[in-house]
Amino acid sequence: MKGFVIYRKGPHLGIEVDGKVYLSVPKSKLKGNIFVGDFVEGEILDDKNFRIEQVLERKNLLPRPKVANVDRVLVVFSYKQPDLDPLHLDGILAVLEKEDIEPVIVFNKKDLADENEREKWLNVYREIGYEVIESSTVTGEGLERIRESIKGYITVLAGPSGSGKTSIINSIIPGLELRVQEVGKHGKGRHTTTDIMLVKNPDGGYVCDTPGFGRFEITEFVKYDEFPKLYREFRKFKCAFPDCTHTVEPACGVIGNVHPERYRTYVILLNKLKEVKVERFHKGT
Ligand SMILES: Nc1nc2c(ncn2[C@@H]2O[C@H](COP(=O)(O)OP(=O)(O)OP(=O)(O)O)[C@@H](O)[C@H]2O)c(=O)[nH]1
Ligand SMILES: [Mg+2]
Ligand SMILES: [Zn+2]
Repeated sequence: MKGFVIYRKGPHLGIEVDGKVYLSVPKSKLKGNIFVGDFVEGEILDDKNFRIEQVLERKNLLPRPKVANVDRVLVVFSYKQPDLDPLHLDGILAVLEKEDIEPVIVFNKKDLADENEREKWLNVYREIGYEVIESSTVTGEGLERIRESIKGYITVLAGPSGSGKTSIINSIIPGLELRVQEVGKHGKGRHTTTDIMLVKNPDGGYVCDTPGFGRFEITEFVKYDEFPKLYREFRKFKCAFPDCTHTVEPACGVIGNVHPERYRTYVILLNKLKEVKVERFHKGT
């Protein structure tokens, strides 16, 4: 019998079979290798319980939140409250590039945005070729486009705390009413739970809302040597050296040819990763 893992709550997994959800506590040898979004093979034991026998091959695994078989990631950032942080955004985009998961960038809280700033960020990311949707859960703008872009897919909403992820899901799926943060309470270190749940989208597919990461460290997910290939628009340019880091090398095609905002975050993130590499080298790990 084939099942689909739709939630994790502590040691418990929720397995959906034919629209009904069963409980499963996987055996220890399977435990660390089953994630929400996985398809599993197993048996219905009784009215409430399912025994997992094996995990079927997954097409990808989003590293945080740990969700398997993800079709879409909506990377939700607000223009204001909190301010758009391009370093955080570009870090997430690089991780998705590595995992080969196509993002849709959502710039939320358009109602609070400053016109010049809006244009600037829109241009930066649209020019690269990313799909960018502007939205506001206050005016309703952009919500229809978001609804269209997630239907039928397993979609994860990621992004900083307070950007409006839960508000967007609540506006798109009426009656769901996931809990929204009170204004002013969002911020760093509030992320308390590793529980993950996929919510059925009435338009088809599933949506996963997770609390934003106060701190997202690129160093957890990416290595220094792979990073120069993870800014997708940089790959259009030819460099003299195939392993060019686009910093000090002669005849680098990237330097001076990409958007200065993107180049700025690139250098900061690259340096962070370099520190970790040097540290590891000294520790011999
Ligand atoms: N002005 C304005 N406020 C919004 C908008 N969307 C959400 N908010 C408010 O922003 C605050 C945070 O919204 P949430 O939906 O809880 O944000 P979140 O991304 O789910 O935050 P975490 O769960 O902490 O990661 C709430 O007070 C919302 O009412 C918007 O488009 N415009
Ligand atoms: Mg939320
Ligand atoms: Zn280069």
